[in-house]
Amino acid sequence: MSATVWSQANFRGQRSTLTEGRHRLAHDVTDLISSVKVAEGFEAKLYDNNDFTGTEYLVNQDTPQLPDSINNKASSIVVYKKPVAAAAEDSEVYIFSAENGDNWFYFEDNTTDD
Ligand SMILES: [Ca+2]
Repeated sequence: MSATVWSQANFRGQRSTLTEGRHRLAHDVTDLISSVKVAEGFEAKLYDNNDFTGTEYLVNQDTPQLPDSINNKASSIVVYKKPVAAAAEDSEVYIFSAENGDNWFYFEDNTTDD
C-alpha cells in the first residue's frame, strides 16, 4: 500500500490503507484523519472537500499529527509517486564541446536603463 491513514494522532485509532490513485472518503471515513504515513517514493495530497478541492495539504513524509488546517477535515486524498528530479543521476549526459561543433551562443542583455 502506498499510504496509510489513521483516525488519531501518532498512528493510532482506526487505520486504512490507500493504493496509488484518487480516493474520495465516504461518510464513515471523512473528516477524521489525523495522522498519515506514505510509502518510500510516494506522496499524498489531502483535500478538505470530497472532490479534490478546498484546503490541501501535502504529505511527503510520515506525519504523526496533521496541522489544524487539515486535521479531522480530509475528505479526499490523492496518492502518487513522487516526481523524479529532471536532472536525475542516471539520465543521459550530453557533452558540450566546440570540438563537436557546438557553438557558444549569447543572450542579449535587455536590462538597459530607459
Ligand atoms: Ca472535509
